[in-house]
Amino acid sequence: MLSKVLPAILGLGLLVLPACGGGSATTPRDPQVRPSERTPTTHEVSIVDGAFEPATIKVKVGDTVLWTNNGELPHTVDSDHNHPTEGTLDSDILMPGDTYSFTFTAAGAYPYHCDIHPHMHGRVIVSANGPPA
Ligand SMILES: [Cu+2]
Repeated sequence: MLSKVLPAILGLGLLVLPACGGGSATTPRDPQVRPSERTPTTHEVSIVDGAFEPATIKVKVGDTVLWTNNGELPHTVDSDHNHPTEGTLDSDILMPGDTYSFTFTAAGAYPYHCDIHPHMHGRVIVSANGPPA
């Protein structure tokens, strides 16, 4: 069976490869991300009633954090006041199912809370981007 399938696959490859030439789909869209750096990724934080999970998340410069309200109450994502990053994270009121995302462009610690439930705290730790591991 292999002896019949293999040539078929190779033949397909020969037909398909030339069609792929000349594509420019790899052009980086974010000018802040140099080609030598790793590909930015999106990290998810779940908002439940009473907590952010995980409460502390570590990301790299260029990465995005996506918060999803998986609770039954409205919540917000707001940078802590009286902190250098105040005003950075500033979501609208997130109803159940709503999401909020933010792309971090500078290293540092970003503590935040829920404006509606001030006892809900979270923290994003952003470290410098580097070459692929
Ligand atoms: Cu809340």
